[in-house]
Amino acid sequence: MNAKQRKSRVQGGWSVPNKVRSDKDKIKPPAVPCWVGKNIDQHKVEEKKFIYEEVSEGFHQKPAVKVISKPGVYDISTEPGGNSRLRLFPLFIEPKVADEIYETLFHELPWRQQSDIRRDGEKYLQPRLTTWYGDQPYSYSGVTHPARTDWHPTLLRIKELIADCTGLSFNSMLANLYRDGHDSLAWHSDDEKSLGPQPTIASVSFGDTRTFQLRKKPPPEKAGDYELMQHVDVPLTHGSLLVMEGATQDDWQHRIPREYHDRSGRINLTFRVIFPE
Ligand SMILES: O=C(O)CCC(=O)C(=O)O
Repeated sequence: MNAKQRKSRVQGGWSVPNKVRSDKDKIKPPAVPCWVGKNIDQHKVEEKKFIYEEVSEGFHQKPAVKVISKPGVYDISTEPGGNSRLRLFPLFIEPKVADEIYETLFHELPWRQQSDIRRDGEKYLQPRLTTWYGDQPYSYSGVTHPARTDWHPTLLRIKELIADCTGLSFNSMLANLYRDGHDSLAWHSDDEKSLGPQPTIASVSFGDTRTFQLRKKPPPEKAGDYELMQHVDVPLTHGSLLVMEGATQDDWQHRIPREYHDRSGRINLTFRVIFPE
């Protein structure tokens, strides 16, 4: 790795330059290694010194997680393929109306627990319930939701509210019901061919707050090492709207992680445009 690559890997997109540390903060190897004279010959001591330098050279810092919770437009990355943009409207639907919508959708949508196919080919029940509305069927991870055109009136109302607020119109929607904190959604991108290039997705949430996490996809030379890439957390609150645009699905993955403390139910609706395949 050359000096330039090392610098960009350590600094990441949002990191601030490290504080200049005083000499006493710098960790230095002891002038005389403590094992000298303890049955280890000088040749081995030289080897150890070399290893020490390699460790400090190869140390990489994980960038701090950026948290987005205020209303606004956020370009979370800029790449030759375009900007990855999030737009957050935390109070898109006022809490009292959002309460009613949660109850209606919880009781009246045709929720089902589907089976995903894992990479090893095994089938497992998704840790959440889902339902799909759209003129076309929608397939991902071995699951196919058949087309369903009998839109629930509450969904149509929300779709109109999104169009009024953002100017965006959609022809389909995938809904997720997280029954409690144990329900989750694994890392993925909404990049199926049927969604077209650089899809715009509008995500509306009701019920308990869950953290929507994003992580930047590593470039090929980083060989799938997500640990050192930028991470963004967006707490999605009752009645919030999050719009993902531009290169977000090309350059980032997202998930809803399992929680290790109590959470009550949450419904998430992701409005999309789907094209015939
Ligand atoms: O529940 C959420 O907020 C995320 C939903 C999602 O990522 C998806 O349906 O693809």
